[in-house]
Amino acid sequence: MFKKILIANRGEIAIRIMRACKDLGIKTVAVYSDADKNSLHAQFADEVIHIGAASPKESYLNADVLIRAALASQADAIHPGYGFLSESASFAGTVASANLTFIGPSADSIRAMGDKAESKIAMKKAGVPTVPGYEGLESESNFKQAAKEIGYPVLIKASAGGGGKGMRVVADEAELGEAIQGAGREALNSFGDDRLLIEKYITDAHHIEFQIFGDQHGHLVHLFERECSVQRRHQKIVEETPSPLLTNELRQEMGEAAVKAARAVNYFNAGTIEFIVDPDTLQYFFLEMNTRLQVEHPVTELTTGLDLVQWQIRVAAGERFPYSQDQLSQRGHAIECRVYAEDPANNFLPSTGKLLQFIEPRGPGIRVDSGFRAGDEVTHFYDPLLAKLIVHAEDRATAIQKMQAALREFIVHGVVTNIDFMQAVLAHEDFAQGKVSTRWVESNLESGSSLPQNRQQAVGLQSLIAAALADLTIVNRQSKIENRNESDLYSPWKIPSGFRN
Ligand code: MV4
Repeated sequence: MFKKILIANRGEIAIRIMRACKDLGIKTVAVYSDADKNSLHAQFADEVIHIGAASPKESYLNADVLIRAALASQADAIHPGYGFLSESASFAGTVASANLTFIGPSADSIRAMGDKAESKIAMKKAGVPTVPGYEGLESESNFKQAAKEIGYPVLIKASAGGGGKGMRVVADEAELGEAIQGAGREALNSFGDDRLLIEKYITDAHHIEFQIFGDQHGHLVHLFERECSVQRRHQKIVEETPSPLLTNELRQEMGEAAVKAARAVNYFNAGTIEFIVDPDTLQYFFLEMNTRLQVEHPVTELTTGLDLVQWQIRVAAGERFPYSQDQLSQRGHAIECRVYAEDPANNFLPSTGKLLQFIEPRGPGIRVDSGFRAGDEVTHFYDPLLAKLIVHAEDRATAIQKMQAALREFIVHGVVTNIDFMQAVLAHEDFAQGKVSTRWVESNLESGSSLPQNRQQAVGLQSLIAAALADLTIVNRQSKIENRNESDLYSPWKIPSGFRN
């Protein structure tokens, strides 16, 4: 087993990974940029190394600096978290060349799933359902012919793309030429590669992904699904498991397809197979594979009882994953809400500033993964995710209610958050019925008028003043805990001249 791991990331996920390391008795090395000098993730580590300026290119995306930091600290392995270099095949390769272990899949697996067109071809060959369509078309007339065959609406996607970049929905033949031009241009700008593919557009689909997990001895299982349809502009807001759309039969069938997909690229470590599901026909199609730990992994952890990050580390060290598919099951229902520092009333623009107050909910069945505490600064350099609030309960209705209570208990002052917006989602009849597709937020909650007005307007002036004063004094009263990683400093067993001597 590794003795020391460098975490090439920041914020809540860096802390999440360090917790797993500590549980396994592994030392942790955090890296930090200029903007993260006083961050919680840096304080949480056994050792810290400064890696550069605030801009990600100069720090968390700088492969050379990260590898030098790992070697200097004598770490055995690097955990990339999500985002940043987590899906860079070249980084995974460079880590291995430096005689360090990349805690993730092989560079070959990352590469094989990195290209939409190539991965789609590989999936078809493996017998995994993909959306009807074509790759490798060149001329506009070929696209026209293909669209006619598939039937409108069609979707043009960038082969090199992901996450919705270079995508165009085309309703009829009149729009096709311009969509091809536009998507091609965008793909060239974003990925330096203007290859496009064409597919049948599945309207009002659900986005359902399967967690898969494999070891380096060829054992692969799925850990059930996550329903991720509540999102806007490709940013997920609420995730849950089980999906209200799936029957047990469909769950099992899709799980088997997910394992087949992962097996086709000799996958090991944690990974996610994304599907879109047509809610009318319940047909499902492979979209892409994410070759990393995902933001929403906690809902899977709470319902399966597995610590995915610990298992990532253990299989990277060569251990076997000990559970067969039959031994795995889900208990209850889990929901995650992503608390963002952003303003729903102002086109969801990121909101920056000092966290004057930051009180996380707690209690049975409540988990908060966050990278902030009161007094911290939320800057524009990084993703505005403040915290992930995850609840676990016996059934979906109870979990929704628990989430609503927990969101009410979550107090954030100093920046604007999407907490009230998420309350509007959870309180909606469509959500209660599990009838939410990927277009739902945009068509039901985007108009600012349907949003609940800021709750503070209903609060009396006196309470406001009292809250503001309390906030200010609380922040100033915070002591700096420099010795967080020491075991109990005040233990009587440690006092040299104490009663023990
Ligand atoms: C689709 C689709 C409908 N039909 N493909 C969006 C990002 C990329 N992962 C693929 N995406 C989609 N592909 C076909 N043939 C709808 C989406 C889509 C989507 C998928 C997952 C999560 C959110 C989404 C939001 C809008 C569109």
